[in-house]
Amino acid sequence: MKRIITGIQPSGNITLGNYLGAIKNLLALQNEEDVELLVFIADLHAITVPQEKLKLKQNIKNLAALYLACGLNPDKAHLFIQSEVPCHNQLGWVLECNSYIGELERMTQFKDKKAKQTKGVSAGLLTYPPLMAADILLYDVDYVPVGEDQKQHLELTRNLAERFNNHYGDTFKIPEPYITKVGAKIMSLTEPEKKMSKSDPNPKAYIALLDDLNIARKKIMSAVTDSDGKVKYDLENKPGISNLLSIYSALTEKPIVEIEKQYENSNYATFKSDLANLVCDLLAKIQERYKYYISSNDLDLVLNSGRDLAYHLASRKLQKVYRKVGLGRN
Ligand code: ATP
Ligand code: LTN
Repeated sequence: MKRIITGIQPSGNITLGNYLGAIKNLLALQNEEDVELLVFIADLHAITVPQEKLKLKQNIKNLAALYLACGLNPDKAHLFIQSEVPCHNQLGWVLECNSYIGELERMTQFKDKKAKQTKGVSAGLLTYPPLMAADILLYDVDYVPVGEDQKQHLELTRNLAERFNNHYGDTFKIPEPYITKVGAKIMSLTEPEKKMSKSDPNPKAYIALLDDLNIARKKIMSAVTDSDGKVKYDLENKPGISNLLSIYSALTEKPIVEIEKQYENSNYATFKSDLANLVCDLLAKIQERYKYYISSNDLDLVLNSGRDLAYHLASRKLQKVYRKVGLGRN
């Protein structure tokens, strides 16, 4: 049995990038035999940058309902909320004490977010990766499906696990990344050099899974392209069109060369309009199921059972860690 874990932050509207880069992979994984999936909402990670209380609460619930709406099957995947399993913070602290400031300062996401932050930069933004390492190492997981952007954090997780094992004796399983190729990184629709991000202040930069369909269509139609007019994949010179091709390919599972051929004699408007149809079909399906879950008691039942199972697993590992480090009396 292979155990797989993944987390997603409730830090905004879940985007098509999150869906194609993370959620879709999970859906494929849950149907594989001999796979146990743990999926959690990383609300502790979300507060590394300022959050509004009511909005955060709403985002957490929306995200849980969205996972189910996207097709996550609670019989196959355990869905829980990070802050409801306090072992995450507890192991996070121990790992923080085994991390070096220098290695945390080198994390690309820290540097990016720090640069974007206009007011104070929280210490949590810096110590975010050891908390992420705790999320993973508590559960002896085999694989972590992450987008390109999280590879560095996973590498740090592996380093921290090895460092801890060397120092205190074998404790943690070393996790492997699980990265898919096409659609692994979806870029912003307005600035295609940047990744599509749900916390982007400009809503035109992303397609949210809960976007009104007309708005989603408009966002695709007005996505930044170039003046060359050819539907061709060229990351360097045509990042906008290349990104739209990646989205098209991820949605249809057609290779990019095939799509280029299909649109050889078409203009951008035709290509974009077809892409908008594909995106809207997906969004419509998800939104219908979302409406059911967000107002159903099923959501709480799923989250309760996920939390209980996660706590059961995590508390055992935490006890072992405390014992090895010499904390407390036992
Ligand atoms: P934030 O803007 O709050 O940093 P985000 O949209 O970047 O959020 P995360 O919560 O950091 O999303 O990531 C959730 C999952 O979605 C991760 O597995 C991440 O790798 C993946 N992901 C995020 N953005 C993209 C993207 N643009 N393309 C592909 N995958 C993505
Ligand atoms: N850092 C991740 C979210 C995250 C995560 C994790 C992903 C927190 N803990 C553990 C996988 C495993 C992000 O921002 N995408």
